[in-house]
Amino acid sequence: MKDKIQISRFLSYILRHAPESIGLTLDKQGWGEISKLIPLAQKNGTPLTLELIKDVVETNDKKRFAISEDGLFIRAVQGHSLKTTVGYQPIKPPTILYHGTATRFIDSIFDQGLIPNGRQYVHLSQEYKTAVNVGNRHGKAVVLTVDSENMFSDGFEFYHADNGVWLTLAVPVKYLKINEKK
Ligand code: HQG
Repeated sequence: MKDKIQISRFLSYILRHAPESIGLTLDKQGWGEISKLIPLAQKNGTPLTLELIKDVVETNDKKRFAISEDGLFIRAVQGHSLKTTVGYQPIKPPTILYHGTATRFIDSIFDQGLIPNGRQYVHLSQEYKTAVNVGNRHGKAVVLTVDSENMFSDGFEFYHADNGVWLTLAVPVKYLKINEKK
């Protein structure tokens, strides 16, 4: 289990942020060749095998990765800081979405709105509980409600990654509220 978590973290880092750190190249859609990834990872000291990759892709708690139909390539389905074009189609969001953050970011968020920081998009969820978990990664969690219905009708685009995460480029302050629900 511990191995799988380490492999998932390793793949997240390589496929979302830094393929060049092990000498891997991704295409514009974020796909990396599995037959190249495995030896490069091993050379880097990560005991990666095809079996481990398949196991992590299938059992990953958040379905973070996808393997191409021909079985030759792997990519992260969201979370990139790399300028990849995963090819998300704009889609109408639910009326509200949640964003989990930490209390220490609140002043800055209500000053600037939600911005992607290191990533390509701001990450939102349909589930309140998911937002609490995401917030807890950064400190004392606070959940913000995003008025996605009005953002959408004002022309902002939303995307829905294959693993259920909602994405948008930024959320201006006027669409944000602190969620009072416990
Ligand atoms: C905050 C996980 C100050 C934002 C999760 C967040 C997610 C601001 C942090 C995915 C701000 C960025 C992404 C502003 C936003 N001033 N802080 N104006 N605007 N922030 O980790 O959303 O496990 O890049 O609130 O499930 O926490 O990696 O984003 O706290 O889907 O697959 O800046 O990561 O998925 O932090 O998490 P992150 P996130 P994985």
